[in-house]
Amino acid sequence: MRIEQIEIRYLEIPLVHPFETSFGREDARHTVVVAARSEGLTGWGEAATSAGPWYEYETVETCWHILHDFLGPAVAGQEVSEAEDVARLMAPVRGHNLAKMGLEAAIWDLLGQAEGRSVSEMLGGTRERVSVGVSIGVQASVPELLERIAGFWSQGYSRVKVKIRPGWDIEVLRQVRREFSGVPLMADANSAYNLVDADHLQELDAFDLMMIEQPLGHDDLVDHAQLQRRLQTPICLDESVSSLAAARATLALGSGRIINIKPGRVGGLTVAQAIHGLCQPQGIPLWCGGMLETGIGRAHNVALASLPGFSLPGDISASARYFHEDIVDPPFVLNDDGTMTVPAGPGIGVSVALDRLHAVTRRWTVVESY
Ligand code: OSB
Ligand code: MG
Repeated sequence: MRIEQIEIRYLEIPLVHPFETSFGREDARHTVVVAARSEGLTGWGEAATSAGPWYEYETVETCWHILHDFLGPAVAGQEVSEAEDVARLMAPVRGHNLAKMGLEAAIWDLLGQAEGRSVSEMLGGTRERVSVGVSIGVQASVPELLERIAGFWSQGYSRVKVKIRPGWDIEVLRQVRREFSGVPLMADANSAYNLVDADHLQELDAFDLMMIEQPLGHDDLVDHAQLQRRLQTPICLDESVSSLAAARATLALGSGRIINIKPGRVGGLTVAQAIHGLCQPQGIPLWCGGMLETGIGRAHNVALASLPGFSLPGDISASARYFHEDIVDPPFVLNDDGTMTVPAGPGIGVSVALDRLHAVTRRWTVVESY
């Protein structure tokens, strides 16, 4: 297929509930959606940016710039027969993984629609339903956190993740465990600690956590390896695994025992698939992370999570957990068994509601092929 046009949209969508982590608080999503057009079809992808360069260095503006001035022109007008072609065309751009994911994902959807195959099937997915959990931000008080956990747990999520940071960690988790002794529980620090905090972090071993996610620096594999040797609780890396090479280094150094794969963080579904291919034969447990995506990014995450190596529940929650109204139809819902159904239709298997997309678009632009 010849990619005829690439459209870039900056969306702002209010969150149902603010999301607070060790790096800040978001009241609304500021995200970038990419459309790729060819032969009368439109494929959709999302570059799941945040309001500022806290989790990732990328922002709406850097994604806009890189997509409009580099990635878009590299791909527009080109013949593409598989998603790997797009990954190759984008390879000369160093970094900017969220932007790459937005464009690559749009072309996975486009190719899937043209071939009548779902993105899950194209990736090698084997599950019809994927196990999902919920990620709960820092709250104003412990009773509020307990109330939120109770609400999500009663909805049937398969596990609960709580954000932690210095001052909101040991005592908070102690109270969570007192109230919810049997809940599969984990904690995500988003790089809020240093190796000098190792004694403090050892106290987390008392709470039977499934894992502690990214306790140390976003690029510090050596310190994570040292910390892992001092903890019983498995370390799961998120921020640190920004590429296939970083995943290999993680395994070689023993920097963690579990990996959270986010296709945006690693620069696309092709790299995500390669990291899965590295980890699965070695028995490294994997799960699919999230970045508060709209239904577009969520659809790609659900497709990825259907691969056989994703053995743990992902940060993939129902549309209603994030937004009053999602921009896809049907929205994503939680099944009674704590899973989400992988759409089986062509491409991402959900349709973009253009009226709602337009209502949340702050601006848009196109890159045409000549
Ligand atoms: O660290 O996993 C993270 C959201 C934005 C950026 C980073 C993270 C998160 C989440 C939310 O934890 C996961 C989700 O529900 O999408
Ligand atoms: Mg994380």
